[in-house]
Amino acid sequence: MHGQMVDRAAKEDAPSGRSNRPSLANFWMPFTANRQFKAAPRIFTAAEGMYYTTSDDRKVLDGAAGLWCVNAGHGRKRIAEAVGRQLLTLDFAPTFQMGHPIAFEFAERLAAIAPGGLDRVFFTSSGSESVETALKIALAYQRAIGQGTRTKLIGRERAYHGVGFGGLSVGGIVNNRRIFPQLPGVDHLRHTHDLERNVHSRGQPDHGAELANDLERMVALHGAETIAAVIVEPVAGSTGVLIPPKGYLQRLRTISEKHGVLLIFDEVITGFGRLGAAFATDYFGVTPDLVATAKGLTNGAVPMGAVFASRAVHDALMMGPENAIELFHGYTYSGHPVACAAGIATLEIYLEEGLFSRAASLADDWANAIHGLEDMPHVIDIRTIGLIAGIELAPRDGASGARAYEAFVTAFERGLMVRVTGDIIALSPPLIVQLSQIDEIVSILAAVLKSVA
Ligand code: PXG
Ligand code: PLP
Repeated sequence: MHGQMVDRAAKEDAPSGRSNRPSLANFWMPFTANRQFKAAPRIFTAAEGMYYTTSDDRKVLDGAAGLWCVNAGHGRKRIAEAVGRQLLTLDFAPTFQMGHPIAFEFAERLAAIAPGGLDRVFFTSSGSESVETALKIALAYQRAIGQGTRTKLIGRERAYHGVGFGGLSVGGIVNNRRIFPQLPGVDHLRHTHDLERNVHSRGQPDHGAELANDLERMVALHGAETIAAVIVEPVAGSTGVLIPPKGYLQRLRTISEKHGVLLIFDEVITGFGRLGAAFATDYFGVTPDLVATAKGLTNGAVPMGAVFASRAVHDALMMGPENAIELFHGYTYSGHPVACAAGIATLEIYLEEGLFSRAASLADDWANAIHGLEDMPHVIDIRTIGLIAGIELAPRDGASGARAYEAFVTAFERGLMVRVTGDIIALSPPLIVQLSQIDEIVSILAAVLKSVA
């Protein structure tokens, strides 16, 4: 109904160019129930600081930093001005056998805060591209050091690594995988989610480090000489905030190193302050060989991703003849000048406003507030780390995800945007969140949980 009304309105008032009420028909929306959404759309028209404005002029508190990306909050003038200036100075220039200063400058600035000192930076335009890039660098590295039989990639159940064929193959979400062919030679560690032993965990859960031994089993099963790399999200975000058990990542590092398997951290969500440190790599004190990032890299303002590589990995690929392209990989927009401008302005905001340590100093208040919802209806688990929380609800009989979806819609109507996945509500506010806004998140969620059936 509503969708048809919008369609008609668009035709009437848009004889030439733009309309405030465009037709919803043409945009095929990603990861969306298109027909359901277009029948009852939720439209944001503006954003400032912690709040969105809706098309019916309501304020909605951003409990998700957009999609885990707007870490410095919305409407940052410094980013807007940097982007505008760059567009008028150098809108685009190729980075294939050409260069421009701002890409080198951004990489150099990133090197200063690089996760675990991995200071060689390959630019992409998204998290998915960062994952594909990291996997390909891992394969190229193994070949370059004479380990060309290492072609297998190990992922983990319940992982999200974007939607490229590599990322969905090492990923562990059945709906993203089932109708698409997978890369050959991929296997998966078990996930670490264990509500029986780790219910209501604050920070890292106590139990489950031994699950990292799955990597030993993969080595025993496939042979170390066939495995190029293992990729994990230090904290899995999209599949419902799965926090690594104490000691798990350390053990994965030890085992991977022992067997010459590269360790890749997918920090697309955890990068740029989400845990209260620049990267999860720093927060957990475990250094992988490659780190995939995106999202908070540019505060979500311009699409961009970056892969951080160790010097060992990078340098191993710089050994051939000097006139030979070392890595047959790259994107038209790798190091896009406008994205770099946004990224530099974003980094300056993070550093000058101390947003990573701000997140760290808020983490206890955040956990206290969110864990206060443990006794609310339907809640079976709450888990928190840094400025992230997962609230897991009991599923309705035979309707997995229905309750959380209703909670999501109700929260939106009451003025709060959250993310839901299955029956889990995920929260990740911008790092500028105030204590009063944490209270607002909690009180809206309390009302929501009481109201959903
Ligand atoms: N890796 C990880 C760990 C991610 O979280 C990607 C790769 C892919 O990034 P791009 O930029 O290609 O989307 C992601 C993206 C959600 C949600 O609701 C999470 C993501 C994207 C959209 C929604 O949790 N993460
Ligand atoms: N498809 C065609 C026909 C192209 O020419 C290109 C790039 O030149 C691509 C895909 C890849 O696009 P991108 O470099 O933006 O990933």
